[in-house]
Amino acid sequence: MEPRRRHEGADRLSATRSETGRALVVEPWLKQTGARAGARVTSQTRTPEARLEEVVGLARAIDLNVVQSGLVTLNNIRPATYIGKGKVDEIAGLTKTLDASVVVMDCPVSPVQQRNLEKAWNAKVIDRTGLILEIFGRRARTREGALQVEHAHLTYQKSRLVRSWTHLERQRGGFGFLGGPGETQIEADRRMLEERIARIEDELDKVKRTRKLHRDSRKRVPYPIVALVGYTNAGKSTLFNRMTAATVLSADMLFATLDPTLRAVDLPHGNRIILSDTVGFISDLPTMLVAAFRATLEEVIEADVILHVRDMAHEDAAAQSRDVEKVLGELGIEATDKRLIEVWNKIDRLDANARERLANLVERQPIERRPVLASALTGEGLDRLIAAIEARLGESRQTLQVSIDPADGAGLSWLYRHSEVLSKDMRDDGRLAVVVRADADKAAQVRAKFGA
Ligand SMILES: Nc1nc2c(ncn2[C@@H]2O[C@H](COP(=O)(O)OP(=O)(O)O)[C@@H](O)[C@H]2O)c(=O)[nH]1
Ligand SMILES: [Mg+2]
Repeated sequence: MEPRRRHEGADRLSATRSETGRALVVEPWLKQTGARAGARVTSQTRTPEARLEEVVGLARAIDLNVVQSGLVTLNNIRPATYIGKGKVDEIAGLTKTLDASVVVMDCPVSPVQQRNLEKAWNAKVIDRTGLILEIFGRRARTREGALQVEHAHLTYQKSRLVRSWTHLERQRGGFGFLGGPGETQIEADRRMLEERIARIEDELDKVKRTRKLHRDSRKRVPYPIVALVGYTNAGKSTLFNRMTAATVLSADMLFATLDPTLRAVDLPHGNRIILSDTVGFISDLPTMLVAAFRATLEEVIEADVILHVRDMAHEDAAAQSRDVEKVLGELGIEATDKRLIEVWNKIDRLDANARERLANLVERQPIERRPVLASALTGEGLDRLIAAIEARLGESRQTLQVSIDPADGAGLSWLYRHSEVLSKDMRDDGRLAVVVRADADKAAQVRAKFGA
């Protein structure tokens, strides 16, 4: 395996995380077809280097400490070990000297191959689907999201049981990295998986029926939500960290502690927002995982502003953007949606010509749809981005003043729950003047209730 240079900036990020293990990442590449084995052929046949970079990013997303990554070219797939014996031995040496406990294989690994490789390397082996499932599982924030991920996980396990219907397989259920049912017989495993899948499907039906109710209750957060979407490695988390560092972290501990991907911050002109880092898009997402991915992204529907973060230095930037727009469209968010702001990220990696070309493109867009050129790494363009967010919020949020009876505790608490309370003053006439801010819907409710 040829060692690769470390990814820029990644160490700084990973140093602050709790890491679960030292890992090697292997990108197998079939020479004959020039495509990753098992991958469906896409319009944009991506280079092995781009694929490797993506999968390293995915491994980091579950806090693996990637100590080495590299391409392994092969002429054909070996049924027993996927890659050839020479490579298996070479990687065995690496896991030992680098003290790696996990090897990520960016390909579909059968249960037989997995067991053989784990034995040869004395390390856990996780394949592409397993890795993605782990990421989704960690990031599912809604009940539906969690159920969809579990459904995909069980379906994946079941497909592996059926495909490898051999006596050898009796020893192994589930897949190593994530744990599984253990040493049960395949028949029993399969029945159990089927039962669990059926139960989850029932529950999913129920959750979908009550989805509307859930949405309404989540909408109770009185602050606008700014969601970051985009491809994996586009720079969402880097931007998330930059923005929370560049603004005042709100004292609202609820969001500081509950979930590391949600944070409340105060923007320079007084808007308190909740920044939400979402799970990233992944190229060639296994079909089995599509529903789970959508469900983890559902929260974006609720967002007041959606930042579509794009890696403008990426060779597939245009195709990636089309993928993102397609899925957002399926969630009911059209490309012309007023809440969308495109962040053209990583401009520090572009030469002067490429930058100028982008700057010209940006200039030609109408203000309300103008992308923001930025670098989450250097911080360039962050001020423009924050201004753009504030402008969008200014359009959708209204400030109103209401006057209520100071004894009306229920009324006041309603205001706190449904709007952002900016100030409260006792007036000379003994009534309480409350200034609140809310989106158009809530503002209308405030007016109807309190006659602002
Ligand atoms: N050069 C450069 N690298 C960046 C920039 N933003 C992010 N990165 C790097 O791109 C990689 C992926 O970033 P990350 O924020 O984890 O992407 P995410 O998957 O979208 O959350 C990391 O190595 C970052 O350091 C940028 O503006 N410029
Ligand atoms: Mg991220």
